[in-house]
Amino acid sequence: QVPADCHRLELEALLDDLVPRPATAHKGLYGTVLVVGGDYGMAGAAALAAEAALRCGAGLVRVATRPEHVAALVARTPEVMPRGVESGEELQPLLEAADVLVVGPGLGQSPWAQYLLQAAVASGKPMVLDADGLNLLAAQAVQPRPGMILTPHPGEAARLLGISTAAVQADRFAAARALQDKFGAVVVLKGNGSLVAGDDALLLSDYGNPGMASGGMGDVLSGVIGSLLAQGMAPLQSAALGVCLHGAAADIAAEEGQRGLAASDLAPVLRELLG
Ligand code: NPW
Ligand code: AMP
Ligand code: MG
Repeated sequence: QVPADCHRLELEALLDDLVPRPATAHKGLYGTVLVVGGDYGMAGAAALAAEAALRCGAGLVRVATRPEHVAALVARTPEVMPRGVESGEELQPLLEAADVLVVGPGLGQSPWAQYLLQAAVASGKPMVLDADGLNLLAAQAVQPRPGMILTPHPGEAARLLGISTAAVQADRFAAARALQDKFGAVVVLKGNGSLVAGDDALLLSDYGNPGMASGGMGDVLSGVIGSLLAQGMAPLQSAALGVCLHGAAADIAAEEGQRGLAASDLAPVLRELLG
């Protein structure tokens, strides 16, 4: 049962808010996104977030990751600028050069991950916190601060609230509100019927399909939202448009089949939808 104060999102209406690019546009107008993530075994998560940020129109996209992953990232997407970092200090210049941070895709929870996350939070920059960034927040390795957008799936939401995944799914509206309340952030509770919760808003997206139940889909979403934020959209609008775009892109890509839908199939469709 959808609560009376929950508003159903429509992609077309949200796309109308996008400002066309002037003839004189240059990349400096569209923000620099820094993706922080990609521990050993999960370089692809950071690559997917970065590629999504690029395909949604960010001016520049950088990645801070394990040094061993830099060559692979350049080979896949030369437009993205990856740097190997070993510590929070090495991350500092990248944080300073960024307008928006996307922290967590494939980050892991090692000491390396914790140093990077702590430096990112301390920078004060607007931030999308996803995946292991959320797990570290749940473990209190960092404190929440203003300017965060949290994008948990039901398992991550359960860790953040200290309840079971089943309890989150039993009342997703209450869980989204509870997360918003506890962390004071814009919250995206992902899954079938993704919810976006802000200060006075509860929004529902009907976009998306079961083909999205495959690794990397959430990593793409974090890059989409970070990209919109970097282009000057407000946090709640970035989350709302990001969720709808991501789901709608997956619906179009799934016309060729839901089974076997891959997260990287979304990037070209995102670009078409944004026009
Ligand atoms: P259960 O079992 O029901 O309690 P994890 P992860 C739940 C990176 N990746 N409905 C469910 O819990 C990420 O970025 C890298 C209900 C499930 O077992 C992270 O850094 C990839 N429950 C890291 O891996 C591709 C749901 O959550 C548990 C649910 C770990 O992230 C893959 C799994 O969540 C991945 O993105 C739903 N709709 N959705 C790469 N190519 O590099 C989730 N759950 O334990 O947080 O693990 O999401 O795989
Ligand atoms: P993650 O678990 O972080 O990889 O995120 C999965 C992404 O796929 C989220 O954006 C979910 O909303 C979406 N997703 C996964 N399964 C479904 C489903 N059955 N219906 C709609 N969206 C889904
Ligand atoms: Mg995820």
